[in-house]
Amino acid sequence: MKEFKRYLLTAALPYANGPLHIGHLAGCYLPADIYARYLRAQKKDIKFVCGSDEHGVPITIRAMKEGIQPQEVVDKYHAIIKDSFEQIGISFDIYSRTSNAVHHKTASDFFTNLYDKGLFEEKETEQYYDEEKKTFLADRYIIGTCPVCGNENAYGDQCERCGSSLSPDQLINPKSALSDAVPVKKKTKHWYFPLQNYEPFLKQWILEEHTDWKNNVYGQCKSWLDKGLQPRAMTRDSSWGVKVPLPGAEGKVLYVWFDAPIGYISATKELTENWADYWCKEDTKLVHFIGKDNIVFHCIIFPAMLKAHGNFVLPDNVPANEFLNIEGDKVSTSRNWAVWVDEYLKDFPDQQDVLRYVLCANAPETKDNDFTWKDFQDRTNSELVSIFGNFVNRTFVLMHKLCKGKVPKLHEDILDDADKKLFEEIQNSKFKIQNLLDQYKFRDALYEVIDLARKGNKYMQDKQPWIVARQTGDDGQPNGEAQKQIDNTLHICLQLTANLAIFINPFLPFTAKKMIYMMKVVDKMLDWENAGKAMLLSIGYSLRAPELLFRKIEDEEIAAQIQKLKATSGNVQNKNINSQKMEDIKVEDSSKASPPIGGGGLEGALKSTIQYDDFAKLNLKVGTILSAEKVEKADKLLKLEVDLGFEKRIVVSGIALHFKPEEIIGKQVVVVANLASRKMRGIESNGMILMAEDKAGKLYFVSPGEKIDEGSSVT
Ligand code: B3M
Ligand code: ZN
Repeated sequence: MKEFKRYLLTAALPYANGPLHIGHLAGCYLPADIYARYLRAQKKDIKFVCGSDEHGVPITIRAMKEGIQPQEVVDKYHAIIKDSFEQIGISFDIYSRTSNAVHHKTASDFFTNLYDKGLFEEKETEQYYDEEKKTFLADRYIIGTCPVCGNENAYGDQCERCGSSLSPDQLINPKSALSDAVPVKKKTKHWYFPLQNYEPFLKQWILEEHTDWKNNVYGQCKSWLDKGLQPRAMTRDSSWGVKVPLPGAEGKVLYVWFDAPIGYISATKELTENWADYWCKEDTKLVHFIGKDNIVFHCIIFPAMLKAHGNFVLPDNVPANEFLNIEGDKVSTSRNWAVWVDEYLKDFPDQQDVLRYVLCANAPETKDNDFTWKDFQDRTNSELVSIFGNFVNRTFVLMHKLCKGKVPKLHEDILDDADKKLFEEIQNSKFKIQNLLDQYKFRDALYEVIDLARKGNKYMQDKQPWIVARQTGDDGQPNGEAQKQIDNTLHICLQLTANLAIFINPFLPFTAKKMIYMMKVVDKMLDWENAGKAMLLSIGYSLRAPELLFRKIEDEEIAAQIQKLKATSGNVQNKNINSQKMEDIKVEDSSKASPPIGGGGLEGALKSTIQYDDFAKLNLKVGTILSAEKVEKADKLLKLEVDLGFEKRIVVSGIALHFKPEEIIGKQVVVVANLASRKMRGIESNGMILMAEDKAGKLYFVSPGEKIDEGSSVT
């Protein structure tokens, strides 16, 4: 096997035209993050890069729908997406964006490099044009019937139903996605990249040398290559994007799929001055994490571009996932059939790892999979709570009860087969987990971690130290023999707990953090080289009291989520357009921004009826904002000090994208004053500010009509 000196991981750049949903996470960001964390734990030299894809039709269409400039669209969603990634623990070394100057220069230079080599073919052709909107209709600006499968909503570049790659000319009954108008043909000039010339190279490189790629990836590549490649236009008529760096190319920009993958290079440049080590040295392992709809771009087109340029390494692997459906139905942003990450984080504060767990345990690694809220509940309660959390908790509770809170001795003389077996299991697990992670089989690897915890539970159950403890001496304490047995059992369970922390860390980093806090050890203990060791916690070392790692998910919470999904999908036109899905483009939407406060107050979509008593539980108080400041590394949060008359409070509010801190000082607001406090970004927030949100997603403070005493009740 090839030895690599450094690793460069990329995750597909999400279009900055809507927030992130769990399908995105499951598709590529979570596996990429697990792999990145695993490599870091192995002390590998790695860079993990991503950023927002801010060009192309998805952005310009979004801007047209919202009646704003593309720059405003990308500014808004870039911030929201970045924040969701941070909060859910996706550990990019950089999250950049393609509208920045470094990227424009990098992409432009890349184009010039190929141009100077004489690689592009300049061609004038007739293309579809929307006379009403005065726009050429490339890519997703045009829709029609797929000539292969008859899907009436195929795009000008791809049919999402059968996966065929298309050109606008192939569509039957084409119409403009902007106006529904029947397009006319008009002449225009573009620069074509002769993909067909790279066919022999690609066939050799993929079909011969990369038989190790996942079946779904290899299969798609093979079918592309079998069909034969065609020249592909790498420029578009548009004012939004990276300008084509040639004289006489006014009004032309680079095709988004030309510039976006170069975004990986630009992001690395922005991250480190040693970027060229990662991109140009043969002993770099480059891995692209993507969803299945991006396979052709990452396995065929971008590698051909890299090859043509000549200075860069090619990907070693492209472990693409399939799609995640929700409750049996395809994710659809226009029907709001999605679970939005920002909303999940609000509805389930501090439960990042639970979502990470469910999405990995049920990852669409080999085929499309289904996310259901019931499965979310079942997996959390019966796997995380009952197996993993339960084992760790029992170990800690018993260690405090029966071993004075200290790591007990291991009495070698009485070690029995079950004890030895468990030590062996730890070693075996390391081997298995490592092997699976090396092959990008994250779901199986996670299963092994849980299985090891299951073995721990069984071991504890068989040993029953709480029963052994009943063999007491005259002092009422367990007698010497009994204590020795207890010591061994809990010693082994504690060493297993330490190992579990190492194993779970790439998957559930927040949980691993809690565990090392409980064990009073430093982060370094989580280094992968420590996995499989029998003596991670020193004898006599006193440990902290246990903290529950996971909580049960109640039926009501699940019912509320299902209700929310159904209610909003029934009433809403569109929360936002996120993917380039057909329906996103067609539907006339009254789109709204991600609600930064309470979650989805969409018109007509009422939550279930409550009784007066439920309402009466709220203490709503009038307060005045005394100070406001941005919360570091949280684009959406403001830290407010609010005077409630009877006391001054700190409230953290998700309104930073809507108000400047200095604008809101002195404003009177209504505060939910008896809301349980909650930590956000390490700051304890005591209460919530009520906001009204209009159709366009703009926020307004709810405040009394005139200035009144702080502390006044709102009833
Ligand atoms: N933005 C497409 C997508 O989100 C695109 C990925 C670019 S990766 C270079 O599916
Ligand atoms: Zn089709």
